[in-house]
Amino acid sequence: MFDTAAQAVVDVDPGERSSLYVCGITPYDATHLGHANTYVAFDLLQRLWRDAGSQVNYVQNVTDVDDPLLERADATGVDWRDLAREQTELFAADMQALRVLPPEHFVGATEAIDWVVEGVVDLLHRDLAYRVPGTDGEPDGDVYFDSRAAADAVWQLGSESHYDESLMLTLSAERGGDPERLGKRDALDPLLWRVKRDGEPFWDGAELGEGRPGWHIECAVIALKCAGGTLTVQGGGSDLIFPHHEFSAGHASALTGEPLAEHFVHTGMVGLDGEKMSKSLGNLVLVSKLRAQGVDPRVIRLVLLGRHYRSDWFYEDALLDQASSRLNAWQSRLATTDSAQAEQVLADVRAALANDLDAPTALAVLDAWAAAPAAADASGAALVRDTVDALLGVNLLGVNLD
Ligand code: 5CA
Ligand code: ZN
Repeated sequence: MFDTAAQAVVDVDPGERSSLYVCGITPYDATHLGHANTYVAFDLLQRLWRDAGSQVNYVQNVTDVDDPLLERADATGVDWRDLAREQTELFAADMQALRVLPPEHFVGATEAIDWVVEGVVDLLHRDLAYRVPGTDGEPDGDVYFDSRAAADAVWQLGSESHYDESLMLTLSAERGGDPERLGKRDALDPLLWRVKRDGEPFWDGAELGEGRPGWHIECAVIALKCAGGTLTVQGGGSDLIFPHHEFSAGHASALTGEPLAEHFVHTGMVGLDGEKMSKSLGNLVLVSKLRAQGVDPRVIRLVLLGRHYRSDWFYEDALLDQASSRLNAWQSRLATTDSAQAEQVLADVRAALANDLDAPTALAVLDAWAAAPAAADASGAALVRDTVDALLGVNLLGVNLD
């Protein structure tokens, strides 16, 4: 797979036991096709690892307290906890409909506060974090990560993203950082603990004082606690390369002396009408809306599998019709498939996925099989059905083969 930190396609060996951490949703709006694309991509990875006999420990967080969630709750007059709960439930239902295998550990930021506090206190005691005095009406005591002090052989600023400083500054400002905040040792240093403000939720932070966690430390501690060691893969969309994954990796290695992950894998961005699909822009195609319109979730999944996970692409409705024809062609071909054809399909689909999760090639293998001359018997039908089901997560219903 392409590893962002290595900047190359590298061998990823899951071994007998592997661990996968994929950054979860911030639950203030429903799952859109961009989210779904990211989770379906890592679902393929989990399926491939399982097929190879690896026991996969899949961990995912839910950022169930954060600025955008609190702002949306305020703007719509709902309790932020209710908003987070409703949207997390809808997300789980969407993922189930898309046949994304659920994580082993699915952990909310609000469930991980003790782990965050323990980690931030440790970093403070080792001078890898510092308190910022209040200025511009902000209270005293927000805790920041000292990126320079934490740099060592395992992690330095840029070792995951390889971005230059000016790009880092731009992205930090766009993606939840605060490079303009006065009193920081380095403009890029990220927040670890935000002390209590009026009207904001807060938790007991022991010696940190009451407050709430920063974003990157949340994923770092959930990954460390639930995986128990270096992850095989840390994943998410390419919008998380910097600052989120850079600093999650920095926090984790500062806490343990070990790398957060062996590999960092990022999915491309799905867009609509010329822009990245995002909750803040509002240009969304929601999985739940498509389902409510009667679109078969298998068709949605096939649309997503039709693009390589690393490419950026734009959604359009015509893709649904193409995926639907594909599904029909596969289904009607099952009954005239012999075992030699089926063995070949299995081998070719496995090979495509093993090559940097090349789902479009896997779909082309099946298209070619569906277009090939019919066999005299159906001895291979069950194997093709199981291949498509287990490796691609698409259940070719409607044909009883048992
Ligand atoms: N809660 C954080 C991660 S800790 C977060 O980024 N939440 S999110 O709801 O904004 O995104 C959830 C996942 O979907 C992330 O992995 C993100 O990278 C991915 N994602 C968001 N928008 C898109 C998009 N347009 N295309 C592809 N993936 C996307
Ligand atoms: Zn994350």
